[in-house]
Formats: sequence, C-alpha cells, structure tokens
Amino acid sequence: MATASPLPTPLAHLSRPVAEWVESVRALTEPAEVYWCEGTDAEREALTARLVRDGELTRLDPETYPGCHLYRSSPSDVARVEHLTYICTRSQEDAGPNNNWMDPEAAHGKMRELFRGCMRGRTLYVIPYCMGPVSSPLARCGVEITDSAYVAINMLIMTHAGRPALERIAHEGCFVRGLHSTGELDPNRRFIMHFPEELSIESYGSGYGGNALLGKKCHALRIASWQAREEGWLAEHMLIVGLQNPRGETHYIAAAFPSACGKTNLAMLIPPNSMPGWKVFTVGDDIAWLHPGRDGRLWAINPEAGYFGVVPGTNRETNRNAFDMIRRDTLFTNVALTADNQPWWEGLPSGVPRIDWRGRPYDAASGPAAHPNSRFTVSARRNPSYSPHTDDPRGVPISAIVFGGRRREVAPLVYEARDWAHGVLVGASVASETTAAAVGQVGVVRRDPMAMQPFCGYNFADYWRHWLKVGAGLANPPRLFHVNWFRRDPQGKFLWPGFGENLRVLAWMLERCAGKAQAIDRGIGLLPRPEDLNTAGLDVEPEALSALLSVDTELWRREVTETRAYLSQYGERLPREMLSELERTASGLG
Ligand code: SAT
Ligand code: MN
Repeated sequence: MATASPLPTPLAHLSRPVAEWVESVRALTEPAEVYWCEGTDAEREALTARLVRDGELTRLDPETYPGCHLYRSSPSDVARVEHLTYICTRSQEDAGPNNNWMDPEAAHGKMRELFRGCMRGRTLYVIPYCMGPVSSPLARCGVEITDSAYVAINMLIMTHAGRPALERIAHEGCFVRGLHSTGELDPNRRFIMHFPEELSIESYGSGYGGNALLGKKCHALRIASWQAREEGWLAEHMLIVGLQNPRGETHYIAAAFPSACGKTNLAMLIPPNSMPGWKVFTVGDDIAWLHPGRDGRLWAINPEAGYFGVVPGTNRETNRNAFDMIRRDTLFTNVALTADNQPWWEGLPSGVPRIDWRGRPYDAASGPAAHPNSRFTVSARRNPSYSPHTDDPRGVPISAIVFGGRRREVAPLVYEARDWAHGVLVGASVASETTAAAVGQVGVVRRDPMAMQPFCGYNFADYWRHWLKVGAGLANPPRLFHVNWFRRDPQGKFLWPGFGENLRVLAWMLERCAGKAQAIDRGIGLLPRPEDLNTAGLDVEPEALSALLSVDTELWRREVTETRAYLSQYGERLPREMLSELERTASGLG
C-alpha cells in the first residue's frame, strides 16, 4: 500500500472491521493511494504543507497570522445543502415529515454509482475519530474516509482523531462509517445520505463543512440523535458554557440556536465591565451530548475538539476571545485577503480587502469581500476561555437549557418554561430567520425545533416523545428557557445589545435555578420584570427594556395558531402532552 505520510505507520492492523471496510471502499473508488491518519501535529503540518505546495491552501502573513491558512472552496459549494440531505430509514415514517427520505437500497445504489472509480488519481484518507474525550464512556467513535486533504485537516482539528480513536474502535468493535468524496463538486451530483439503522453516512459532491466533515452534523447530530434515542440520551445542536459567579460557583448552561445565530459568541462570551467577578468558560460551541446521570442530573460532553465558526462579524468588540483565538494556527475558508496577505472579513474595523473570497480583485459592487458563511477551523484549545472540564470524561452537569432563534418580533428577550413538558413545547416551537449557513433564501422565518430542523435523524414527533421521556426520568432536571437576542423596534433597530450583555440574562436564569430570582407568569411562560435583571451599567433605555420583556397577546395568539398548525403535520405520532401544553398556553393568554 502506498503512503503519503512522512510517518509511515500503517494502522490498518489495529482493527480488522475497519481495514475490511477500507478495502471494500478502495476497491469501489480506486484511489491512487491510501493513507491512514495518525492524528499527530506533525502529520497535520505535513498535510498542510502539501496543500500549500499544490496551491490549494494559501499561507497567510506569518507575522500577524502565524500558522494560518486560507482555503477557497468552489463558489457553488459554500454552505450545507438541506435539500440534498436525506435520512434513509426502512420506513419513511421513521424519518418523519422533517426529513427528506430515500429508501436505503435505492440510496445505496445511487451512491455506489457515484462513488465507483471516483478517487482515481487521488489519495484516500482514513480518519479514525472519537466524538468526545477518548476516555469518556459518553463518547462515540467513527471512521471517515475522504478523498479531500482539506476535509482530513479539518477533521484532525475538529475531532479527537487518529491512533487513540482507532484503538478504542478496535476495543469496542463499533463505529460509524462515513464515506465522503468531493466528486466533481457538481451541485447536480451532490447527496448527503444517512443510514441511521446501519450507523453509516455517504456524502458525495461537496467539500463544505457540514456536508463533508462527517463527524460533525452527520454523525454527532443525525446519526447520534438516533443512537441517543435507543440508548436513552440526547444529541443536541447546543453550545455548553460554564458561568462562574462572583462567589466562585460555576454552573453550566446548554443552549440551542440555529446555525449562524451566535452560538460561538455566547459560548465564548466576555462579561461586561459592569459585571465584575463573573468568569465564562467554554465547553463547546455547537454540539452537546446530554446523558442522564446517576445523580438525576443531566451531564454534557462536547463531542467536538475544535470550532468551525462563522468569521464575518468577529472583532475585538463582538468576541475578543474568538478574535484572539483565530490569530494563529487557524484554517480560514472563504474569507478575503488584504494586499499583505492578511485575512479580511466584514466587521473588521481596519484593513482593506484586496482579493475577495473567490480569489478575484475585490469590487464592492460584486458583493461582500468575505463570504457571509466564511468559516474558521481552529482547535478548541486555542480558546482563551477553554474550560478544563471539557476533557472530563464524566462531562459537566447542566443547570439550564436555553432555546433561541432569530426573531424580529413575538419572542421576548427571555422566558422560562413552566416545567419540563412545557419546555419541550417551547423548544419544539422555536422559529428563526434563516441564515447563510444553509443554501437558500436568507431571512425568512421557518420552524426550527430545538435548532434541530436540519439535524434530527428521525421523526420529530418521536424525538419530542424521547425528550419528554428523558425529562420525566430526571430527578433533578435542568430548567428550560427561551431567549431572543434579535428583537427589533418598528424601525428595524435591535433592542438588545447582545454579545457580553447576554450574561445578564444567563445570570437571571442561574438565579432562577437557585430559587432566588423572581418571575411572573405571562401565559407563554415566566418572565423577569426589568428590575429582576442586573441592569447596572447596561446601556438600554427603560422603554426598550420593557418592550423586550413584553408579551403581545395578539401576536402570541397568532403564534399559538401557527404552532398548532405546524405540530398537526405530525399527526397521531405527536405526543399528546405537547398539544395539552399548547392549549394551556392558549388559555393563559386569556
Ligand atoms: O456547516 S456546518 O454544519 O458545519 C456549520 C453550521 O451550519 O452550523
Ligand atoms: Mn451548528
């Protein structure tokens, strides 16, 4: 077997099932060589150097951005493709109205024809990976096969990849199989297929993040949500953040927001100067696996080891941690370049873009310099607010779960669910304006239950039933909340400053968990009064604050009607508790 490695250590002998699968894929795809990833820093550097040599990566200015590189994707391959993403279960009902479905036989047949001979002349990379700390019983393993070195480098940053993962796989005997090829990058020959009953993924025709880094959305959410239902836990599209109060106590919050709605910023939040003594620790910025613990609490791990974050808008004011984090050893995708080879994106206060994200001379008339969904890939360990508990094999205990979306109106700044069952309805009712993270129209409101609309690997009705069951089994469940940082006034101006100031809302939640803070039942749930929030040093007009904490009964009646219509598509499978919770909300509105 040929190898592209400077460290020629074939790992194939470690696991026969993996080796046999790799061999069958090799026979189908006919690569020029096969390379097993060890997962060392030296290996990543060698792969990076190879892509620089081949002209696929651009080395950024080593003075200001040491160890950083730019990758430009194909211009038609810049976001997830939900319309080409399928759940292939034997029964269509199991995939549910929330997913595109294809019969597994038909899907395998279609993909086999696409994969046949597709790696001729290319290298096949084998990436054994572990989602979560390798020593954690809550972690799960997979192997991705890809013909993209860019994807391999991303996976090496984003997961615990290489030899230790393969050793765990050899020991456990179980792994998720993810086969990926960039193919011709032709949007007409692009499919992302999931086979949850077989724990496998087949992805063809895209090199972009969520379509191609199969450990991330494909495994850690779509396949894992299925595994989690079978095993009694939850795989969620949530950040995990630890908040240390001035008394030195740390509590953990998990929060679900749709893609590109500020999860990374919230996970790395910098407390405002007017809240001295608070500290924030990031455990994860995108995905949380939540397991009921023996103590009746919910314990969370971050299955990922890196961040694949949205670049535009990142600056010293909005997210200083992220801004500092991406100054070194970071892989940028689809940002612009200055004349002196520094990366540039919209939202940077200085610098002038010279080359746009497509590699053309920048011209303001042809759109933004950096793609709105341009990304950074960076090891989580580079984060100045990295929590040492990220590596704790037990995970961290969760005190509160937050759901949120991007809404100009309707949803107030924050409210608390009456109880777990109501919280499941609140999560299921999340609606949000679409963003550039997925191909399609931006800014239209769509339902995005638990921020999982694109990521739940099975029927949402069964998923909500599972949520209800998990909560009912917890002696000490987290409290559930809903937030909306994106409320606007009639002129379209944001009412809430967001970013670091969001800590005021999180602090109120923790006070609620401690049984200390007040709240008023406003029909939709429990809201703070303005005086219940810490507003010392907050630059928000009293009228804006009361607007943020108001419930427009008329709009909410309409919201209830729309939610009822939305939920009705799940028919008989919908848990009855959800409708009774909805009717309770309706009657609470008077
Ligand atoms: O493309 S990813 O799924 O990796 C990022 C996102 O949309 O959240
Ligand atoms: Mn995400």
